Amino acid sequence: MFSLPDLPYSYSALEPHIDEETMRIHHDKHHAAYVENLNKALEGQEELLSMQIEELIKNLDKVPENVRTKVKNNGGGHLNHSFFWQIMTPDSPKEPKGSLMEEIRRSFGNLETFKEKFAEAALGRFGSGWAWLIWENAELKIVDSPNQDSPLMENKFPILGLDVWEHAYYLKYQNRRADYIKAWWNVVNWKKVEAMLASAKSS
Ligand code: MN3
Repeated sequence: MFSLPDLPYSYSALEPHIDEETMRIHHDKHHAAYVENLNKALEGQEELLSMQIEELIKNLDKVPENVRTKVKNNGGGHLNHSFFWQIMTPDSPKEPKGSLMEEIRRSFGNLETFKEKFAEAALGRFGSGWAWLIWENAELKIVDSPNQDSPLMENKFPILGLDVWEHAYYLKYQNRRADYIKAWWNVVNWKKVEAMLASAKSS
């Protein structure tokens, strides 16, 4: 069985950038529903239910075809949101350090250009989906995905991700996705992203 992880901070911790009510609904309703629907889709499949969510998502071909789409959508939702809560923090270090900053400079020139390109991908994602920073073939790349698709489904390693479904920002920002993206940089947990990069490099 998969279970809903607690937020690593309070619902109001990311205010004013991400508001308390959005966090409550996003975590307690949306993320909870992905977990519930994932467990329901895999009812009786003990082997699949005992996997780590990353492992399940990398092995969707082992999931029975009649529930594969449900598992992809809801398992992807569970994976992506569990990750999303981790890469945000009320104590954002403001900018990345060390190896992460070096790789950002190597791939994008500087931090500002990286942020612009990432925001372009997040704004350009039509409808619901995600923008990602991934580690692939020994370099950082920006990609985006529809629905709850994860780069892990293509064996690519996400180290940062931004939820651009309307449920992530509509209460506070309405249709202003660009304002949400701009505010979100204030809560990015760069230390966690640095740790993700280190683990991507050693995998
Ligand atoms: Mn979401």
